[in-house]
Amino acid sequence: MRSTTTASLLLLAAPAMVTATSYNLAKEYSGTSFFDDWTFYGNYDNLTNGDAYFVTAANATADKLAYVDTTTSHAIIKVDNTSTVPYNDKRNTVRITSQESYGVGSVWVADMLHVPYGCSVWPAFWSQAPNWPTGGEIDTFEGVNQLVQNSMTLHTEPGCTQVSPTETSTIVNSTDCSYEQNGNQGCIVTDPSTASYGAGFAAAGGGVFVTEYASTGISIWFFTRSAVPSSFSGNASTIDTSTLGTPTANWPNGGCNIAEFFSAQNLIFDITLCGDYAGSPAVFNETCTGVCYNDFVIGSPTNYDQAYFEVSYVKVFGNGSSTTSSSGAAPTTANAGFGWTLLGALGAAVAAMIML
Ligand SMILES: *[C@@H]1O[C@H](CO)[C@@H](O)[C@H](O)[C@H]1NC(C)=O
Ligand SMILES: *[C@@H]1O[C@H](CO)[C@@H](O)[C@H](O)[C@H]1NC(C)=O
Ligand SMILES: *[C@@H]1O[C@H](CO)[C@@H](O)[C@H](O)[C@H]1NC(C)=O
Ligand SMILES: *[C@@H]1O[C@H](CO)[C@@H](O)[C@H](O)[C@H]1NC(C)=O
Ligand SMILES: *[C@@H]1O[C@H](CO)[C@@H](O)[C@H](O)[C@H]1NC(C)=O
Ligand SMILES: CC(=O)N[C@H]1CO[C@H](CO)[C@@H](O)[C@@H]1O
Ligand SMILES: CC(=O)N[C@H]1CO[C@H](CO)[C@@H](O)[C@@H]1O
Repeated sequence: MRSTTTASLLLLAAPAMVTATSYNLAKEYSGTSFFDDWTFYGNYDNLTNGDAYFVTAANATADKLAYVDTTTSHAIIKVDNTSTVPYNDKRNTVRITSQESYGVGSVWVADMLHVPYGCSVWPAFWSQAPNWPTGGEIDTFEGVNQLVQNSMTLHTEPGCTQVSPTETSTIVNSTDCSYEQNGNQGCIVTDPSTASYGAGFAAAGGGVFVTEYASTGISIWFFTRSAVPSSFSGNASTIDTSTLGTPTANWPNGGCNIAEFFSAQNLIFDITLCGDYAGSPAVFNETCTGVCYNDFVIGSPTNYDQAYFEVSYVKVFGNGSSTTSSSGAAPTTANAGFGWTLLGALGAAVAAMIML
């Protein structure tokens, strides 16, 4: 009898976990506290061979490479555009990683007014699990040089592919997400809109990126400013992804076992210069002329006046939010609450094991 009760409660809870499209606000990065819970890399770019030095938090603050604009309350993350860099040196810029990681059943929403662009510039807003490629990588926003469209990409261990997506984008560059294929370009979907990157993004007033990391699949929506759903204004404490329409990019569970290839993700903003992607001769010469390092990184800083993120907020929504009541509520709510509490406890147990 007891086990039957437990089983029926689990059955009630299970569909909510698998099919939930409504998520509660769990974390907000905005305003004067925007930079509180991130780690600054504090080392040269030894990850993608960029000609960039990712400064420490102290230097980022001192040199105003990461700060909150007092007029707009927006966070600015930028490349040094005041220093003349001598030959053989790297240029200062920023890479920050969220201290919290977010597991399956999370949605992150980033509202941005401006993203970095220009020859040699390679910015991204993305996420990864700590032991890459184990646990996967989700690139919500990425561009290089003078491209005019955002590319959205997953990188995983071998075995994850994009199959039968439901997405608005008509530009699929590659469908194998394995880091071992195609020089680790991942499974790329390009946003057809020229308001999704570069000067076009800024001219349109930026927009909002929504990334859903669900057991049913991974989806990314991009809404240019004029198309941002009204439900996003007014600081809503929930988000329902079933109201957002067809995503711009989608990788369903069918071609990629989300539970197998993805684990809790840390969010990252970074801007590097040249390096493996922006500086690769074929890519660089698509939209720029000259030599990436010699003609842009060193010398005059004016090339980097557009090399900044302006972020209104990043909000993370999730199932594990403490806003769900688990006692004293109506029966249906109590059942749902039990499910969330159970999942939260499991998450805590897993986290505890990892810490040991
Ligand atoms: C990059 O440098 C940091 C700091 O020295 C070090 O901890 C890390 O292991 C290096 N990573 C790689 C891939 O070399
Ligand atoms: C940080 O600033 C100090 C003082 O100006 C300087 O000596 C140091 O080289 C800087 N480090 C980085 C990583 O930029
Ligand atoms: C994706 O394909 C489009 C259309 O062919 C192309 O313009 C773009 O450069 C490609 N992007 C990447 C990252 O390969
Ligand atoms: C939005 O609401 C949260 C609490 O739900 C609060 O912490 C945050 O400061 C609010 N943000 C704005 C921009 O009002
Ligand atoms: C550097 O870039 C900022 C935008 O981030 C801009 O306001 C400023 O005028 C640029 N130039 C200098 C010399 O700071
Ligand atoms: C990355 C880079 O700078 N690639 C090449 C682009 O083309 C010029 C010649 O026009 C080469 O010198 C660069 O090496
Ligand atoms: C944002 C958030 O708290 N999401 C959580 C949903 O539940 C799973 C499982 O407990 C967590 O891993 C997520 O972090």
